[in-house]
Amino acid sequence: QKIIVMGLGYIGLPTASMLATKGHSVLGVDVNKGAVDTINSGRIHIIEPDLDVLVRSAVNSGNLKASLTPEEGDTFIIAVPTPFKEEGGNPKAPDLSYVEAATKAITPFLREGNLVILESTSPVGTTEFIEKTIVEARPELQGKVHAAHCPERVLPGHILRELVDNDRIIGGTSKAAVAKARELYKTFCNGAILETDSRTAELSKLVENSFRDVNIAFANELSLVCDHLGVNVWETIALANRHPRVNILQPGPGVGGHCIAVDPWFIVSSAPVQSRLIKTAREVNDAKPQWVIERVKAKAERFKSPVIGCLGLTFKANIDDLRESPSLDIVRDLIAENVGQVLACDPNVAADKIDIPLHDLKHVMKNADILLLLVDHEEFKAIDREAIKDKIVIDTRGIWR
Ligand code: SAJ
Repeated sequence: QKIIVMGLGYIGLPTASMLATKGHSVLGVDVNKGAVDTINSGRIHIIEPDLDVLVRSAVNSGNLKASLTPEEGDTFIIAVPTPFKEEGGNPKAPDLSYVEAATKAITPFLREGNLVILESTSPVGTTEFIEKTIVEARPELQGKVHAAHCPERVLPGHILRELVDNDRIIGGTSKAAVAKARELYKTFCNGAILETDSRTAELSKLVENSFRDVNIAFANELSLVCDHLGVNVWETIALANRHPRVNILQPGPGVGGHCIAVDPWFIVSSAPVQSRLIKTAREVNDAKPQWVIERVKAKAERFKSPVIGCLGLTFKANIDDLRESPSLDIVRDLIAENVGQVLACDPNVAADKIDIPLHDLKHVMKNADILLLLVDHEEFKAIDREAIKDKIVIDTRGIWR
């Protein structure tokens, strides 16, 4: 098969490379020329374990090429961002402009029998919207081009393993679409392939991430309750989790990433009256960074010119991804509010990827009065307990519980 993958980010690039190593001829398309050139030279522009090896072998095999523009093919996979619109207020509205742009970009190249797969997490009805957009521009393709939603479910940091092992939902706008998509995913997916319609597939994906968000909100709420009562939250959760039917997640500085902090809004914006719990969970998680900031301010007041070491900027451990990162928001706020001298440190973030000065861990450990642990990167877990014993520690992840 000839496959066109629209979007070469955290989902599109691993998927395109995987398909290429399974013998498909793959053209990856991205609007970012830097990314296209990097991939064509066999290298990668994002950090994800083992992805460099996969991309190199895909490019070397001749089966993966990157380009700024699509061309004709058999299957088109859309893997572009679906953020929400910041200015929308509550409930936040999904921004489908990238999906629409990708759809319009491929429309001139579509032929009878083609399959268009949407992998981007999207509000209910988006796959139907893609089909409608295509047919409006090319009425002769009515009923002749198939569309399906196959939501990506991979966990950043473990993308390659999960791409192969996870079960996969395929939701088609027709039986033919489902059958075609199944054939394709079978070539690299070891998990079960679960068939449904496109709207159910769209909602299932949103529900998965909302489930996680609600559960993290529960843990974050507990951290506030415990603080108020003077009880250790980590110990409380560990003990409660010894019940055979209780499995509480871990509190943190807030919920980040481009998925869990975003997707629940797609449910809330499409069913606002019915989704009170989902909305409240979002609000609980979004309020957590401010709570952390207030705690830092309270501790900083004890010093004349406090030096605040901030450990971690990414949205979670052992990745380089800064999208919607609560840690980054907290650090930016501490700087903007002049709470003290902020020494930010993140071994996974390159200095040129961020507009705040980064310091190495040694320097931070030597100079900080207050240590604010924001991300449980391995480098921070390895810090010797002796080194923190004379510091004021605010540990949002419980690594020094
Ligand atoms: N977090 C906590 N406490 C926890 C678990 C997570 O505070 O106990 C925080 C993390 O620090 C991070 C955020 O939640 O800021 C989200 O992290 P995550 O590891 O839960 O999820 P993501 O965003 O990396 O990936 C999720 C996954 N979805 C689910 O686990 C249901 C992944 O499978 C999806 O493919 C991905 O979203 C996506 O792309 O939608």
